Parts: sequence; C-alpha cells; structure tokens
Amino acid sequence: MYGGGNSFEDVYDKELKHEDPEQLAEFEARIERGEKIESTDWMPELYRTQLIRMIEQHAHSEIIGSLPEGTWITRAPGFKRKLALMAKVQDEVGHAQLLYAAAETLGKSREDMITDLINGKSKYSNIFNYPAFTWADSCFISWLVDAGAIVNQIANSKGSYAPYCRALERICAEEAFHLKYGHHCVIHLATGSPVQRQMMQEAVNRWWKPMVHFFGPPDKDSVHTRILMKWKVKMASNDECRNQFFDMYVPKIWELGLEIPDPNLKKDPETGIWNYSDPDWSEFKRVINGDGPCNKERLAVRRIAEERGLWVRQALKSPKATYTTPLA
Ligand code: BYC
Repeated sequence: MYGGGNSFEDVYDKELKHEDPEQLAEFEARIERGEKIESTDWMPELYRTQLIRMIEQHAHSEIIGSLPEGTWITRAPGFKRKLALMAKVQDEVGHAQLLYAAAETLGKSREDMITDLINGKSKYSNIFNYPAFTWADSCFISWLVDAGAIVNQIANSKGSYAPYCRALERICAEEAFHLKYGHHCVIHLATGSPVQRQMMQEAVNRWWKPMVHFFGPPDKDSVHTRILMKWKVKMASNDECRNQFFDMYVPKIWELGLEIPDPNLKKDPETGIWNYSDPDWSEFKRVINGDGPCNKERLAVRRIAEERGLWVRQALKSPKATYTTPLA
C-alpha cells in the first residue's frame, strides 16, 4: 500500500478521500475513546477490507495449521498423547470456524474465502508450509507456534472490531491448554533419552527460522501495520510481538538445555530488545507467495476436502434432493 515514494499520510488521504469526513472523524474518535465497532456500525471501506484480509488469513492459518500436527495423530506416542493431540487439532479447526464467522460479518462469504484460499489468492501463515518430519516437530508446533500465536492474539483481542475480539478471546482460552500440552511434550523429549533430546534439538533447528518469520516482516518493512495500529486492529506491531515472544520463551527453551540456532540471539539489557541474526527474509517472501516446501501439498489437501464435502453442503441446503457422493 505504501512505498514507491508515497508517505503513509499521502496513501491514507488517497484511500479515504471517498469517505464522508464527518463520519470518518466520528469513527476515529470512537476508536480513540476505546469503543468497540460492531458489524452494523458505520466503518470506512478500508477498515472493512483490511479486517477481511487479516481475519480471513488468520482463519486459513488455523485450518491449514491443523494439517502438520494432524498427520501425527495416528502416530502419537501413546493413548494419552493421541487423545490430547486429537482434541487440539479439533480445536484449531474450530478456531477457523469462529474466524470465518467473524470475517463473514464484514460481507465476504465463506465460499469466496475458501475459493480464494485454494486458488492461492489469500495468504495463510508461513510456518505451516514446512513439513513435520518427526514427533518432535509436532511438539514444537504445539508449544512454540501456539505460544507465538497467543502473544499476537492476546494483544489483538483488546482491539477495536468486536466480532474479531470475541472470537480471539475464546481462541486464547483454548490455546492456553494447547500451550501446556505442547510444553509438557517438549519437556518430556528434552529431558528424555539422548535420542529423544537429539530429536527435539533437530526440531528446534528446523523450526526456529520460520518461527522468527511467523510474526511478520520487521516493522520498517510492514505494509499494513501503521493503518491497522491507528485503527486499533493490531494492538502490537510485528517487532513488538516477536520481542515479547523472545522474552517469554527463549529463557524457557534454554532452561531445557536446548540450543537456539542463532549465535546472535541476545537481549540488550538497556533497551530490553532482543537482537537476532537476519532470518533470511527472502525465504519468508518466497514461502508466503506459494513457493515453500509444502505449499502445494497443503492446498491440494484443502482442495480435496472441498470437493469431497460438496455433496454434504449441497444436501444441507436442499435436504430433499438426491446426491451421489464422490466416494460412492
Ligand atoms: N505468514 O504488512 P504486514 C496458529 C504477509 S494460527 C504469511 O506486516 P500485517 C496455529 C501479510 O499478510 C495463527 N503471510 O501484514 C494454528 C502481508 O501480505 P498481503 C496465525 C504473512 O497484516 C494451528 C505482507 O506479508 N496467526 O497459530 O500487518 C496449529 C506484509 O505483512 C505473515 C495469525 O494469523 C506470515 N507469518 O501483519 C497451531 C494472526 N506475516 O496480505 C497454531 C493474525 C505477514 O498484503 N494476523 N504476512 O498480501 C496478524 O496478526 C497479522 O496479519 C500478521 C501480519 C502479524 C501476521
């Protein structure tokens, strides 16, 4: 949106010049006062389209994010782990339902959102385009990817758009359980046999870079942060969330005797800011634009699910018609 020599103010004025100045001023005053916006309230078109983009991407991330862990349900080590992982994966899919419902309040249909996902038009979180080779990879996701998600979601649950905030509050309550489950799994491996410790360390090595990417590009390169923070959709910037994650979880990872594959990762005691090595932002760009290790596979799975579920959706709409299932 910005860039090409245009200042934020120029772009802001251009994007909003069609709006009624009085309505816009009243809307921004409401946000400034900390009031919540409901779907039936007046909002500038840019607020609507930005929210649809962000909530839709979040919903897709939940549904696609259930895939790498989902493949470990049948191979989970033991009955209790299997039960807990199954419940977690179901929760993630439930989060997608809550988020699609929140995005629908802004006028985009669920069918259109799913079509944009499987056609590669909408984005979803970079991190779910990496493979979960081992059980330890699934443990990393359950603990640390969920931890990163909670940092972001707790901040944004205090934001301005009420339906999104309500969804985030429910999601965070469930994520708190995921976090405990994931932490328990990682502790078990990190304090287990040498083979288990090695497996956990290799998972940390594989996932650290995508984890740093997970919070989005550095603030100086972020396209949407400024307008989203002005309108209190994002309540913390990408760098603020990343720094909070480092603050809360790096010491916990080190405490378990695991190494983080970044020799420059260090907190500046004066500023409280963590320094870290360049995590190769060109890889991030490639992955979010469709060229990661698993992008094609992830979308293919969603496409098959859509095709196989079509007759169910049709039957729900017209219960008296006759349908042939693709599996018949
Ligand atoms: N991955 O201007 P920026 C979970 C894109 S699921 C992919 O900083 P913004 C879980 C961005 O969309 C929870 N794309 O964007 C599930 C934009 O592209 P477009 C996932 C990314 O919106 C199952 C461009 O880069 N959490 O935890 O201000 C199992 C420029 O970025 C990413 C959420 O979805 C990324 N990581 O800030 C286990 C949170 N980062 O749209 C766990 C909701 C950036 O212009 N989303 N891009 O083409 C957000 O909070 C914000 O959208 C972001 C990005 C912080 C992610």
